[in-house]
Amino acid sequence: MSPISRRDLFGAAAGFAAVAATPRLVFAQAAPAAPAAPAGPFKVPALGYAFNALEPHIDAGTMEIHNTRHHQAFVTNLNNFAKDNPQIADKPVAEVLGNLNAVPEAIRTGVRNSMGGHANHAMFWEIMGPSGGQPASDVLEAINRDLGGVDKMKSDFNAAGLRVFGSGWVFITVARDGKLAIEMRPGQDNPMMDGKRALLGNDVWEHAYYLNYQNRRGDYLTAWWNTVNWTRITERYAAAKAGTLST
Ligand code: MN3
Repeated sequence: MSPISRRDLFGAAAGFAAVAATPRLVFAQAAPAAPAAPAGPFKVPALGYAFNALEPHIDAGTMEIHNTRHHQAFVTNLNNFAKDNPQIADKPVAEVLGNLNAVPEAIRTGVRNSMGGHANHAMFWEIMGPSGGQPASDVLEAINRDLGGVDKMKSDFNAAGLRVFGSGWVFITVARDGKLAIEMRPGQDNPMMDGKRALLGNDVWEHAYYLNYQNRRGDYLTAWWNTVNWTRITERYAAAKAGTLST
C-alpha cells in the first residue's frame, strides 16, 4: 500500500490524523497499559499474531482496543460474577451457555452477555490471521452443499451482517451433523446457546470497525474476508463434527 492510500485510510479518523504519516510505527508500539486485569478463572486468550497483522483490512488500533479493552471488559465482568458464583467456571463455556436456565436468575443476563462476549471474541481472534488461504477439503464441500458455493456464502453472509440491527454478530453455524447455516445473533449471543457452534463469525458491533470504516459496515464486511484463516476453520469444522469444538 502506498503512503498516500495509507494516509487516506487513516486520515478520516479524528485523532489519528496527527500520526497518519507513520501509523504502522505508532500502532506497533504498546498502547498505554490497560488497567490490570483482576485475577479470575477467565482470561483473554493470546492473539497469536500482531495487532497490525490484518492491515489494511483491520487496522492495528482497532485490533488493540478491541482485544485489550472490549474483550477484556467481558472477561473482567465474568470474573466478577465468578467470585460469588464459582460454579460458572467449573463447566466448559459451551455447557454453561447451552443451559443458561441453570445459572442463578440474578446473574443470568450478565453471564449471558459477558460469557457470550468472551466466547464470541475468543472465536473471532482464532479464525482470523495474516495468511488465510482459501476454503478447501471438507469445509469447501459443506459450503458448496449447504451455502451454494463460496461466492454465494460471502454475499449472503455480508447481506446478513448488514441486516443485524444495532450491535450483534453474523455467524456461519455448524450443527453436530456438519450442516452449515448463516445466522445472525443480537448482542453477544452465541450459537452455543442453541446447541450449535460457530464455524466462523464476524463482529458487527461498531467498535469492530468504526475507527477505520466509520458507518461503512458493508465495506468492513467485504474486506473482512481477507482476514479469515481457513486452515483454522478447517480444523474447527472437524472438531465441531467430533463434538470437541470448545470456542
Ligand atoms: Mn467486539
